[in-house]
Amino acid sequence: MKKIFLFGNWKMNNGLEETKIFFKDLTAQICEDAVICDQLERSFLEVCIFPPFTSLYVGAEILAQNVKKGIFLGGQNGFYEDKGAFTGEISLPMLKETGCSHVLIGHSERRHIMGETDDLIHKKLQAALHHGLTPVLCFGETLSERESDLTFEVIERQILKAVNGLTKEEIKKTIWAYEPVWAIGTGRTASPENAEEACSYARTLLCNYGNIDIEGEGHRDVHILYGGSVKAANVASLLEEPDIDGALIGGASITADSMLEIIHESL
Ligand code: G2H
Repeated sequence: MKKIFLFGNWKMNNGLEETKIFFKDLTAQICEDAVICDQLERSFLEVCIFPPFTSLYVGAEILAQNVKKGIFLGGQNGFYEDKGAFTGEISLPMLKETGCSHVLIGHSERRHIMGETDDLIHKKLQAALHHGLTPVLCFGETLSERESDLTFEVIERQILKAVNGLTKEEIKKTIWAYEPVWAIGTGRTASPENAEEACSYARTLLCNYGNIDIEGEGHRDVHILYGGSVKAANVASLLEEPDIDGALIGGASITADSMLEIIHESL
């Protein structure tokens, strides 16, 4: 049985009041659901929510009061320096003291709207590992790259730049997320076959780099998620694929009801 990861990236949505409602509803409904509780308790399921920075603390407080295990909080971004003159940035230690255990790195909106480079993303990944946060490293091709048959080339470049110098254990500690840019927020999900093909390719790259036996059980410790218009109606078919260990969910994660529906469909 593979462990399933369901991660909700709120992006720039949900202020303080919406965050309080979300975490109260989510924790209350999960506490009443024996199946979900059991999966979380036994670490067969991991849920992580990535609110905007200003909503992290209130989310952490509600989680601390209500949930025992398996539901985590993450930052949507974090800088590689611990402190200093970096206006507008937030450090990884700051994320940790606000209750985060995870951090998104290299999301396509950071790459393409904010201009983050492979080099910057690599530095952030190293720093996150150094600080003991679980990095969620995003990679994926744009529509024009896919249409030019560059999908695998782009995946290879982004992964090899990110993974450079990481140990086997660090590759396993990082969670990898394939997010084809053309499927993000567009309602256009990659087919399970397209997503599987890319995730399988990524797994091979990561196992080869880390000297992890792809035929053996060890490759199951490399965790790869799919992201891009995931919702309750398509999550189960994506998770059936052997190389997809979970989902990074954007638009469908911002209300507790929708997130719970996705959790139910995944089990
Ligand atoms: C991809 C995804 C979550 P959405 O960005 O990271 O967003 O599910 O809205 O496509």
